[in-house]
Amino acid sequence: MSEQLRVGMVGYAFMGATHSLAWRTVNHAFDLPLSARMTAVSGRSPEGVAAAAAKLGWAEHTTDWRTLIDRDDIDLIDICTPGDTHAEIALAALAAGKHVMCEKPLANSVAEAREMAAAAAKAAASGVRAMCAFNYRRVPAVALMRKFVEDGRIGTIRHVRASYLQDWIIDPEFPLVWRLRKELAGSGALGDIGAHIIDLTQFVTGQSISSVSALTETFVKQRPLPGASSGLSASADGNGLGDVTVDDAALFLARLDGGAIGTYEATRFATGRKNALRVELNGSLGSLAFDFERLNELEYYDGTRPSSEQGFSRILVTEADHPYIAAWWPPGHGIGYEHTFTHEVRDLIEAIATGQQPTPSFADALQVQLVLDAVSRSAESAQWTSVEPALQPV
Ligand code: SOE
Repeated sequence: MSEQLRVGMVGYAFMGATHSLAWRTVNHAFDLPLSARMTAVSGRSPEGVAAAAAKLGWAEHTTDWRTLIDRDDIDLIDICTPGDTHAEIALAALAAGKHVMCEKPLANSVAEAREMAAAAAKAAASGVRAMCAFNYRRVPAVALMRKFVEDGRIGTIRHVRASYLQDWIIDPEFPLVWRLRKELAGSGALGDIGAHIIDLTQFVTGQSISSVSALTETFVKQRPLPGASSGLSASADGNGLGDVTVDDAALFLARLDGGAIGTYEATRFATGRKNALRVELNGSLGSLAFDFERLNELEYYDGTRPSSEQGFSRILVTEADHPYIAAWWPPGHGIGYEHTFTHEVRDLIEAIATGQQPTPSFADALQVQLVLDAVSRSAESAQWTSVEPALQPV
């Protein structure tokens, strides 16, 4: 039995479920120097967290996440909560010398993200590792996209085109859940799904967004209050409705620091689009396109081919020489959304065991937070807005 990496997870909803599957699976799929032990899960509802522990495979459960921080038999805190608690939990865990994995976006504000990135950098000196869970980086086709760019296969990138389209709240009767409340989520489609395409495009291009011009919209201004457990007081108007305080959709133009220009769209009102993430890069020598709905494939246009042979090819990214694939199935069988979470905990375990910095780091996630902030400021001012530098002038 390899040495154990004892995990405590905070939160057990959608991301708690995907992370639990990853912790359960990672040592069966990959040969790693550390073996994940699912020690305890924390959640506010005694009944809910007990049921989640049983269903998701956690040995113990608690309603107080601070007890996880205090335990000597927990090495890593996995944060799967709404964004308003990320900073408090991560700072406490890092101060206690525990590794941290934190769901995206890193925080609900730049100030919090800066504090978290500074704390992670300080803790790294003592071998403590911190990672932000931008899981789409762990799709093999996305890794191939980045490699093609690094190898110059599409030349100088001119256009970055990214969209992330969902439609789960187009019904105005959908209740005012936490993702629709600024005080809990920080922002709406922008921080939830816009953060993914910001991180993913910066990852595959190797360029950072430097300025933006943005537009946001909230189509449905009030929604029915959810059940009593939501913690929401009765709405001021007393008609059982509460104000939506985040964006339903965010669109922005971008300049990237390597010379590319970008168009970005994140919306929860693209009727019929369920989780449609698509990125296309157009370069001087060719183009690449990734579509999450066909996540085992990468489209490639090789502009250097003779004109009689030109056209987009569909690369099936299931051969064993692609990252992670050898752990799963023979060529052609494919992987899914849930595998990306197993891949990211695999890489986190590897980084902890070898003393490397896992990516995306909290510094990488701070850069995303700075772009989110610039988009919000631009939407507010209707002006082109620069992304603040990550390192503030001393
Ligand atoms: C909701 O938009 C959500 O669950 C995001 O929060 C996740 O990050 C994304 O992977 C799926 O959609």
